[in-house]
Amino acid sequence: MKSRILPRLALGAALVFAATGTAFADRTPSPAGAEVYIVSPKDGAKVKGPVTVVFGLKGMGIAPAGIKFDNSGHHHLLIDTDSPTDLSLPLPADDHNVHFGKGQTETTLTLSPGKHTLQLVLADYLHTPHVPAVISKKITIVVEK
Ligand SMILES: [Cu+2]
Repeated sequence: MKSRILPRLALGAALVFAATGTAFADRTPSPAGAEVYIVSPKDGAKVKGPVTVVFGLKGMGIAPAGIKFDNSGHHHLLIDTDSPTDLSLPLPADDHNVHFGKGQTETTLTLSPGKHTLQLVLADYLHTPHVPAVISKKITIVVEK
């Protein structure tokens, strides 16, 4: 009896391992300690437009979109939106999810007066977040008239 069950368990474990390995094979790993952050403006800052946002990155490098290079990616600025729930997909590209595929490390935004949130996501050459994902804290700023 035991001798018939054990091989099945072993086979099941091997299949799970194989499936997991495949799922992660097409995702780009990030190194331990990698960190993306917004240098300026500071969280809670009251600013006058246009707003220059400076991107910070530790432990990884910048590479333009489409260029596969270890431990690198390009910045994505999320404006007034949450980071996606499914981080295995490429980030959308729209007014709320801005890609900096040329490798830019800052941008200037024209924002309406009032509260806005900003968050950075580093993503790989295919615009997909790394494993584990490298995402900044979400900050809130107030744009004054
Ligand atoms: Cu992108």
